[in-house]
Amino acid sequence: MKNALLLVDVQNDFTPGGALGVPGGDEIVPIIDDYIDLAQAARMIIIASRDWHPPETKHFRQWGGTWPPHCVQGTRGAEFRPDLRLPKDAWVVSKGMDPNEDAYSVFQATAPDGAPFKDLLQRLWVGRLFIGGLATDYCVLNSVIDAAAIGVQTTVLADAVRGINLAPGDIERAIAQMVAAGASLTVLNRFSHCLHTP
Ligand code: VGL
Repeated sequence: MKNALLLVDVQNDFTPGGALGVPGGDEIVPIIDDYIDLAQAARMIIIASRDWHPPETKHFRQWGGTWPPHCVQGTRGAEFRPDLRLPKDAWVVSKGMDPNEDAYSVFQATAPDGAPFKDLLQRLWVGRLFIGGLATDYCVLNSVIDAAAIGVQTTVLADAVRGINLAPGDIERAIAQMVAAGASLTVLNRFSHCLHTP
């Protein structure tokens, strides 16, 4: 089974100045770029998810949801951060297109050919995900929980995630929940070593 680097929602709207700017979300982009370099050197599969909403969805406050409008399909806010050095052969998966679901997990995302994320992982023989991006307490958390449920191992890139903390303590609780679900944690200077250990 193969290792994959999963970069969650590193989009303009989720970084400061964006419609739903996650505090410190911009700081992780250069760190993620360093992970990308190491992942490419290790010939890992690289997958980037994006939140990709229609203009009207129950995910947004105006239609009964929690959030201000963000990552609307085709807008600048929905684009990946310009400083994210995503390789040309990275897989891009999209989520949040259904106006009736929040889609906090990448397991609700689909590949460009419409294949569910889980099928993409199976097709690419991915058995372990190294996950960084935004936001710790939503998409990262729910993705790790869903991965654990189907036996995909997860390692959270602790220096390359940031959270929203809508309620104080959300980020800490999210980390604790992910660890309880079986996730391990790593940081950049231990990443290469970590690729070869369970
Ligand atoms: C997310 C908040 C609102 C996420 C999406 O992908 O983490 N968080 N919408």
